[in-house]
Amino acid sequence: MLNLFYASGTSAMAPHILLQDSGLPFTVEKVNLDKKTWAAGNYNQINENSYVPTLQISSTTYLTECAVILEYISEQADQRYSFDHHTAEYWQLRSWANYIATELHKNFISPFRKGNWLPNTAESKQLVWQRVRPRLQFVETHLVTPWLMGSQFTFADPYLFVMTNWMKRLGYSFDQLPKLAQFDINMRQLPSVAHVLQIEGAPHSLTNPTNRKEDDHD
Ligand SMILES: N[C@@H](CCC(=O)N[C@@H](CS)C(=O)NCC(=O)O)C(=O)O
Repeated sequence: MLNLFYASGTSAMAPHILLQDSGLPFTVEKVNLDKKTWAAGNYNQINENSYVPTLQISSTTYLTECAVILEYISEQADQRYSFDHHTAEYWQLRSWANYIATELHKNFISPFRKGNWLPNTAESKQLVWQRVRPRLQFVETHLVTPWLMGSQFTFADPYLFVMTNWMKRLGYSFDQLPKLAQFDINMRQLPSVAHVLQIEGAPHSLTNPTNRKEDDHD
């Protein structure tokens, strides 16, 4: 049984959506990223980098790195969210997953905070926007609706949705990004996405505002 360690509203939402969509049997464990704990204790013993997502795939094996976890889930679902590995589309999909991980996801992270946290001040939000805006433009140029790669819903789509969800959360504008705006709407109409948004609820940093240092707030 696959077991996903997640925190609400984070990149872990991408594998959460894919697991939900796939119909594969899975369980979830909620992580407190502020305290680095989960139901059974110290989360650093699960992932020594103390970030989410982590996917437990056996009693002793824990996968990290969102893009890899997403492809692993797709493989478990008979490559339903991918292409034949001998096709150009497959390598294009791998490029997109890597692009989202390295050019978007990492650039959404505030350079002023310890760990991988979203910006939480006007200044850092502006700095992050300067970095991600041209990279989002690249996606806008190449996105083929309804999904990133056209009619095939792939494992990169829920990852891209995390980015558009963060755009909304951080108050970034979709002006001049109409295809990304439509993509975000399309994603929210999927039953799996609606379900996961409801299950996860408010983003982790907004759920428990007491007992934390100022820097911990998003
Ligand atoms: N390299 C990791 C980064 C994951 C990551 O940035 N996770 C964030 C949430 S989106 C996190 O857990 N941040 C808390 C921390 O670093 O303390 C991946 O690609 O999965």
